[in-house]
Amino acid sequence: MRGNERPTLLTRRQILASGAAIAGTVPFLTKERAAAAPEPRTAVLRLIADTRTLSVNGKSAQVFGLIGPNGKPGLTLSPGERFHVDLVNQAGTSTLVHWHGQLPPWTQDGFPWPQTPPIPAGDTQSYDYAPIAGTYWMHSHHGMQEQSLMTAPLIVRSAEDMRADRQEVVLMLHDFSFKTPDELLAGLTKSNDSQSAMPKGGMAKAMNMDSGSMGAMKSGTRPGMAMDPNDVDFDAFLANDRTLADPEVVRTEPGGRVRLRLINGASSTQFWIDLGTLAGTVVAVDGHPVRPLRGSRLPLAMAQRLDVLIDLPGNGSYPIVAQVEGKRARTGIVLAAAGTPVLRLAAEAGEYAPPVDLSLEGRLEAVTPLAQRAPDVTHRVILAGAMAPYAWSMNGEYWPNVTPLMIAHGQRVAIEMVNRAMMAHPMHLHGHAFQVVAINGAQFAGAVRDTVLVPPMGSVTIAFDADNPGRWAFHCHNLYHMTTGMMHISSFPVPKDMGLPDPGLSGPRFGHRFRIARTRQI
Ligand SMILES: [Cu+2]
Repeated sequence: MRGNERPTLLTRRQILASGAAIAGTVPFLTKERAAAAPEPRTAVLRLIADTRTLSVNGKSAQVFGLIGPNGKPGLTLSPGERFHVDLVNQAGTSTLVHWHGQLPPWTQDGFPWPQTPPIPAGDTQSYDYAPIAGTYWMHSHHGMQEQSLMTAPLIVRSAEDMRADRQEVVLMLHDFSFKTPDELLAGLTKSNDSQSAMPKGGMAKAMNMDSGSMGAMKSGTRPGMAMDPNDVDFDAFLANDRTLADPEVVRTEPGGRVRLRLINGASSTQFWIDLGTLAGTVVAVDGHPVRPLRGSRLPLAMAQRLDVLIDLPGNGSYPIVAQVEGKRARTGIVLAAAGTPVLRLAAEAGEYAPPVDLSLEGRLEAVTPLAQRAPDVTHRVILAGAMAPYAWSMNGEYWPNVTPLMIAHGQRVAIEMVNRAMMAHPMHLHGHAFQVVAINGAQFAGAVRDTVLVPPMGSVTIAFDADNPGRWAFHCHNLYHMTTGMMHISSFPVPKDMGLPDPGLSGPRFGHRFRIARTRQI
């Protein structure tokens, strides 16, 4: 939405002219082409997809990682710097990384379309686009690698960030299990086989059962609580890869001024951010500036980000805590002035956290909202599913057997998402930032962002101007919901001369419900 380069789809002629057309594959920018491009040159940043060992609760665990040029997770770009990156795959298995919330051309979005297949082990792929400033993140969109922590921050600084002279603190959240994602998924879907023959009425009954008694039976849930919003029982919750028993301690200046960049990179967990005695000012959501809003307890749905300005009142020690919704479990980091004893917190809060909700969303206002305009097209999308059998759908369809939501260049597009399920769905659209324009039918001019929570039995309407041609994934960011069907497509008409299937994408190349391409488990 801000001065971004938006190349159109390559035509077959252009692909052939690039000398890189291979078996219907749209080429990424090769190093040769990038070198010839008439763009202002910036250094190529190396990002390495790799494996690494974490220590969690005193046990070691092998996970994936995305390591930048400074040896730390992820990338930080300077104001005006292009996203000019060589992604080096040293993960020992094929991978593909999505630049969550960034708006590159669709062939650089890091989604495994047939035309943009995963990067084989040992290969390097180059990316080159104009990024938008703000707090973003990156994660594998291949198999279930994201669950194994193939995730990292992607911070694009603005000129204003540099002028503000605030200490930047990135806090990335994860959920962690010693079980593999496949084992966790099998635990969720194990009832599917026995119940797949169930008639439709029986399925509805199973859903009602889940929303009450079955959910409450899970461990760690308050007795008598209506439902457990968590599908999975994790072994740990991580803040910058560490638990609250051994938190990261960020040393601050006396009376320090901090810009806290919060990222929920968890696969299936939502948090309440608790600033404790500190008062924060929310200034951006999902990288996009909002009118400043004060707060110290802030909901953060899966895949969302929050930028919070904090002026530390003194030389104290200030935990920044993230508590899991529906649980007492929490994680976090500590801000502490040099020489100050570090305040330690118990890993469990005294109270159970309520489900994450839209209490903040409904008060947010974009600094740069969409222009006033009626939608040219409105798509209504029904979100449905249940814990037993464990399967989640959009408009009754399960990925990859879906009918794309067609949009056209220049259209104002509205999408009304209606949740008919008892679980919340953090919905993410690739390729366009959208504005939240209605909650439960009540219209307002909300935040511009890329991921919004649709609460149980609630509805949220988003709007955007279709200006980034291509084929874009639109899905729930609870990765177990996504894996069992809750993914869809918003697509521009694809030019016939590209030789692509248009617009349907169903077929064996996309894997099959419950049988998404598995990656090597680590
Ligand atoms: Cu979902």
